[in-house]
Amino acid sequence: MNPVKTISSNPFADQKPGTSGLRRKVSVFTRDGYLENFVQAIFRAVFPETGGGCRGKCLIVGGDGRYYNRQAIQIIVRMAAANGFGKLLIGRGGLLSTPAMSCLIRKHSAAGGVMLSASHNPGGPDADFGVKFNGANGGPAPEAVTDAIYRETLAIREYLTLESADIDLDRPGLTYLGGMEIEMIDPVADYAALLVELFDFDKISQLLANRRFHMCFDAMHAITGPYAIEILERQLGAEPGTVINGVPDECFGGGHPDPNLAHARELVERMNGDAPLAFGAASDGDGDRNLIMGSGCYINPCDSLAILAANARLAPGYREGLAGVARSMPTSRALDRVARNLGIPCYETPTGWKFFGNLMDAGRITICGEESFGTGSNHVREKDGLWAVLFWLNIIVESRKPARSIVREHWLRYGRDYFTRHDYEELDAGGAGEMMGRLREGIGGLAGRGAGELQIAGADDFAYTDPVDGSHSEGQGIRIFFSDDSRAVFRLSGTGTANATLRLYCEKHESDPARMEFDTQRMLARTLAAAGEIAGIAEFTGRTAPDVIT
Ligand code: VG1
Ligand code: CO
Repeated sequence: MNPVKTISSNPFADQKPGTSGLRRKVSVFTRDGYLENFVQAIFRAVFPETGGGCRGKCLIVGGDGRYYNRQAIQIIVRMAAANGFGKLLIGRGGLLSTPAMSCLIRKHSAAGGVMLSASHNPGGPDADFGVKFNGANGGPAPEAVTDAIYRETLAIREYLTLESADIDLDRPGLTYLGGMEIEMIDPVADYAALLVELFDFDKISQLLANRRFHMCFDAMHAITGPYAIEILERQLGAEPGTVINGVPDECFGGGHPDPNLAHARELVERMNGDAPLAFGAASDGDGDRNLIMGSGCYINPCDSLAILAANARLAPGYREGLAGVARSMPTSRALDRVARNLGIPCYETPTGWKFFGNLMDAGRITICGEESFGTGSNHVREKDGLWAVLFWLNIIVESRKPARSIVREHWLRYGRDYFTRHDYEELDAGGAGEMMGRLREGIGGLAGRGAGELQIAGADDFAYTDPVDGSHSEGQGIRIFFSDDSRAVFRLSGTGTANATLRLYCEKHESDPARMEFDTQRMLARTLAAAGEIAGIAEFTGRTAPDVIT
């Protein structure tokens, strides 16, 4: 029986996917028909009738375990069966990390996957939920697909579902619904097996067996708990308790599962505690981000990306070298210096992992990353938190140096790219939009003007043409280049669920070894002040200071 639910005319005009899928408050997602409307729109856009529809195809489903994960999966299971999918693979307990989702799609040659997560946004009845679709290559749907999904959300008039009891998400093995086979699979096994191929597990276990090398991994009550316990503690032999906050919680223990110095407080305390640790790391809600810390040092994600690229050959999976690298536009140019040195291309893409997919599929890049604590490679088509942690451990063990020395030596060789991001959250959307609008309008007249203590050398609104399929994206962030070679970038977040978030990114290269250990905010003070003055941040937002500095 396939009941067809008819939707009154266009009830949900707001289902436009952002930087990473559709994110809304739980109270919005639980409105009658809201999730169903979006899921049916995905099915119609990605599996059109002209291509045989959903019939017989295999789909992966899972989520980061946040509030509403289980209920949402039951809804999607019924809809998948009613739409004619042949097979569903679901992470046991409804759990999957984003990189594991990507790994499973590729390994099982699935037609795609529906991932339930709002990533680093908090979870709970009053917090956020999200849905994103990954295609057959394992990567986030590119803009052409998310645009098509959005068009379907506006045109849709009905969705297909079944009437049936809930399936048991915790029992491994096979069940059937309608003509569809459902398999509950181990969420960790395939992913862990993939990491074994890339990194030297024997050597990393020797490092972790050395009782002078203590490390901590903070799963932040989110999805990476089961993955980190299996891989770090069980397979690599790290002492029990290395993974903290390792049980996924619907509300992430009431915190933001966002691995940065502001939110990964417990990790930071342990790193600075009485018995200092050699290495620390954390991951976000859905396991695709990473924070890396050495003893007495926080490693900026832009530096981390550049250092992984520079030392990639130390890990078995990258021994042959890199085809190329890529970074999102706001990410510092530290990576570009490494690419130049290696003689490989470095691509600059708009913010969001979906822009890396074509480059990886075409074999143009091996490693890529973003300033927002995201790093990854072509082993999957998502950023991957635990991958970055193992990569760092592999480099530490092969180079026989602590993380801090690896960073220092990198700076001495390439110079240091000071980088910071200032976030102004929950702004009035009107004021923030007006500020960006004015900046855009005035962009042509900025070059040559003075701003604070600096001169403006040039400015533009970042646009990107994909070198593989020629697709074009505009309005991806305003870049201002200053005469001291520093840079400021403005863009509005596409992942928030409440009002607007302004992100201001600043960076400046420093090659004088005597100035390499200075305070980041002080080193960037002139650029930050000039940027604030040009945009009129205080005037348009009413704020005199950012909410979060990373
Ligand atoms: C943010 C980050 C971006 C990242 C995106 C998804 O987007 O800036 O780099 O790709 O989150 O990450 P925005 O539009 O809010 O700046 V995740 O880990 O939340 O899927
Ligand atoms: Co994430």
